[in-house]
Amino acid sequence: MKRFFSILLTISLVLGLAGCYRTQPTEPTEDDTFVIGFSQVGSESDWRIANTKSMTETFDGDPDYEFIMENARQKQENQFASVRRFILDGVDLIIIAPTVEDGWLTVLTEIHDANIPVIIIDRSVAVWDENLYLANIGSDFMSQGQLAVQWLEKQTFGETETDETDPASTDSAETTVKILHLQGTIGATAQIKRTQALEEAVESHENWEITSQLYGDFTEAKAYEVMTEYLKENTDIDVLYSENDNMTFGAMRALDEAGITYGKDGQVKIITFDATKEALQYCLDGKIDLCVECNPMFGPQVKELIEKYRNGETIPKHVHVDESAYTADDLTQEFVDARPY
Ligand code: GZL
Repeated sequence: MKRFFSILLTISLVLGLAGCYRTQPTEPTEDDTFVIGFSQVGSESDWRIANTKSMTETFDGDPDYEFIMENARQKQENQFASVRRFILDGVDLIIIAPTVEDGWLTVLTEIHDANIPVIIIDRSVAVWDENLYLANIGSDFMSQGQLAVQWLEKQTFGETETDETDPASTDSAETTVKILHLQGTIGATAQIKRTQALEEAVESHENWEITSQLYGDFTEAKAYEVMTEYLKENTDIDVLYSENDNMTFGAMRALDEAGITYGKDGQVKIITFDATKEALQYCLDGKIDLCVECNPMFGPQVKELIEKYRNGETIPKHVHVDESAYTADDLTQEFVDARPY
């Protein structure tokens, strides 16, 4: 018997290493178990790990569901392979957290032709026919970006230059606000909309300038690498607009190594997205100026949509999760300590 369990343990370890997760042992499911196949982007960020936890914990231990998750390691082709496996397995519903918006028409059509419902979570897919999926639940990324630029407008409103030799003369020309932009995975909805919000704001403020747009792929390592290279040649930046916390952490390390100060009393104001516990702590400590929240904990909302679908109720095509933005003034140590992700 012991050997059986060691084999079972090996199988689950291998499945785990292969990025596959099942909420129940690999045994034939009862007829009435509702089997869900979930293709997750990867494990590139703290946000993603929290989202995976929310999704798996929501279905874990519910005998009515079997939940199979496959990690795509941020590669869309891995998602296509997972989805096609789910179709062959004859799952009852597929959930996709798409890496990028483009390229989904063929595989969504295959799922549709197999008569399997699909829910898109987190980011979106760029298909004209919304009948190809039941619902899209995730953040309003444009509104997140607008929260960030509205905060920056308040910080920079009416800044003017004063001639040191003649303090009384205040030059009416506004100070140029130099913004370094760290972008997430190009083509992901979170990157597209957070970038759009900044670029539109720069368009409407003649004294705002994007000094460079660096590709950080939502990871700490890539952000550290590109920031380190950039800072070798350029150190004249006033704002870092970073499209997720993990890239911000990499950038902070590069700024430290370059001897450039940031945060409340520093040279560089830092704006970051996700508002994970670690970022909020930095914000409370005056190291990050603005944390724009992106809530990953919507597993229960996804399950609610599925239950409504199974009960024959109509479900909304687009569902946004509630989110906010925080500066140090909005935070207490108690709030940060209680942060679930
Ligand atoms: C946002 C999500 C983004 C997060 C990043 O909903 O798609 O992907 O902001 C994550 O942390 O990598």
